[in-house]
Amino acid sequence: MLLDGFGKGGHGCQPLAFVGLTIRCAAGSFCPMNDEWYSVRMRASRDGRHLSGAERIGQSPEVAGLVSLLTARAMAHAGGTPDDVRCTLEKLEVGAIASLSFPEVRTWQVEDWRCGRLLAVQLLIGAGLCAEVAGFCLQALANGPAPGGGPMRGAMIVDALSGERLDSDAARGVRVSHMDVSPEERTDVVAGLRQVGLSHYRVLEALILSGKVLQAPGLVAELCWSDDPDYLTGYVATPANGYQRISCLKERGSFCGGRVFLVDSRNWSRDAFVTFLEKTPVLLHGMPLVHPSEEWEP
Ligand code: PML
Repeated sequence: MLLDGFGKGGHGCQPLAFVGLTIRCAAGSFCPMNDEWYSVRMRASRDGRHLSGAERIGQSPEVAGLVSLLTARAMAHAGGTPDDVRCTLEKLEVGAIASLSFPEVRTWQVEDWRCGRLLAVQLLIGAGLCAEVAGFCLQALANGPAPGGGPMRGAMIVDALSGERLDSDAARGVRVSHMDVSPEERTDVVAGLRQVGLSHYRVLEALILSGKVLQAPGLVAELCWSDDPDYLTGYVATPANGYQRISCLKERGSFCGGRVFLVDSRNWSRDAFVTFLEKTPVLLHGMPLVHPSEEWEP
């Protein structure tokens, strides 16, 4: 586990012992020894409205357990009992599973959502956006970017230079899928995050997703906060500065939230971008480097 100062009274990055059974192919793909690999995805809805979704990647002996885990999660969702739960199993081509690392993690403590949004704008400007485009992205998430308002099912794509929306379906957007932490490292990653106070399941899930998004061709920055009315933390992620959590980006009680992917649309292919995010299987390896949280004031 790589930690930066947490619980150690120090400030340097602390490489702790790490033992794993990962075997990597020359091309960098993950090579399982024997078993076949599957993507397991769950989506739950009620009255045709999306309630919850989650996904994992695992080897064949784990698949039944993963289906039962995800089904239990759908049935226990705080939003209510679903009337429709679908689990999809998809066999993955072993050679197609990409191996990625987690982004570095920073947490900024802010006084309220207004300060949080000022910081988000500043971080986006640091990634090369102008203030207008950064402000547009925040406003879009705050207002609900789907047609008629409300959250989208997936993420918006926005041109980082012009602010033009580039997603082809404004209600659906891009739905990032086929990603997980490598199974043999999950326990250590969960324990390491818990040790630094990041035990909420949303943190690991967002880190896995963002770890994939940051590798998408043409990605400049990602902005996110949850549509869960009680979860106020969001983040700005960039390839250069990693995953920067902002303790409050929304008012409690608001159902608006989602994700914006900002891209450099010069020499950019929407097909390649979307196909990577939606279809390419990815496993994240190693431990995230987590910095101690810091206060931020405007
Ligand atoms: C975190 O605390 O780092 C996660 C923030 C984003 C959560 C987004 C979501 O789960 O909807």
